[in-house]
Amino acid sequence: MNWEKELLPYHQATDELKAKFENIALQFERVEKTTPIFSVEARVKTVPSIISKAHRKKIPLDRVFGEIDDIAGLRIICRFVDDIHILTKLISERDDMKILLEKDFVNTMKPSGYRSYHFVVEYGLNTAFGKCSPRCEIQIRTLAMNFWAVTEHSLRYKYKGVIPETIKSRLVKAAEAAHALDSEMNAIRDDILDAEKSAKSREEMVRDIIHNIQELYGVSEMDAAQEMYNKFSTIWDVRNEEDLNHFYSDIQSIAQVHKIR
Ligand code: 0O2
Repeated sequence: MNWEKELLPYHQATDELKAKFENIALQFERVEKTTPIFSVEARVKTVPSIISKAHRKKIPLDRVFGEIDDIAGLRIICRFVDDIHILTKLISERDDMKILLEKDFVNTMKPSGYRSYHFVVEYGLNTAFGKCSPRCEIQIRTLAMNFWAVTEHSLRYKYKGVIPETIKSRLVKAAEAAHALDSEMNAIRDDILDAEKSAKSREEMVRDIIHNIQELYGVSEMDAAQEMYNKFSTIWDVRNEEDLNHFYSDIQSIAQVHKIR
């Protein structure tokens, strides 16, 4: 079997899907100033890992591409559990990928303690050698779920798949703690997002103010620029939100008079 050629569509699928979800993140960020996608990771299983999974599941090598769902894998990390729901809805409404399988380990934790939302999708491609539709597993999980899963995964390697019972039960307890953290963060989600949005708009305001002061210097309004700079320094030192808002609208008006921007 020419593994390299067989795996090409899986590489293309993960590259394209990663780019698509990163764009979705960017679009959310631009319009809503926040995004349900914290990060996107993509990988194609290595040949030894495909062979070992085939061996474990008793799949003949000539059937691996038809029977192993996660040769191409995408992992979308979110901050809040509600973000997972936003993304599952978004994925189910898309017409560029066909959902073949959906597993909700977010609401129904695996006995190991594992939590994540899985989709297996079929993704249509045009490659250098024609059209094809490889399957890709999309895992969606929070940062807390990911921390748990990555840690547990490395323990599986350390113990060669046989984790001692005491560690297993500690992992289940750790999963419950991660779940409690996710629930609490989700409950205060709106407050956290509001605080982040206002911190961001403050940052934008300060950037605009500095730009306008620089432009005033640029149009040779030295006295006005110096006066604005002094006022801004005082407000900045005192850190009063209301004063900053007033100063922002003042400097916008002055910028308009001098036809800045
Ligand atoms: P890797 O090395 O991450 O790629 P199953 O039929 O249930 O035995 P299957 O068909 O692989 O397993 O489906 P499932 O259960 O949906 O698992 C798919 C992937 O989810 C796994 O791929 C893991 O990445 C992840 N996963 C599932 N259960 C666990 C778990 O208990 N702990 C951790 N850390 N990850 C899990 P692979 O190929 O098993 O592993």
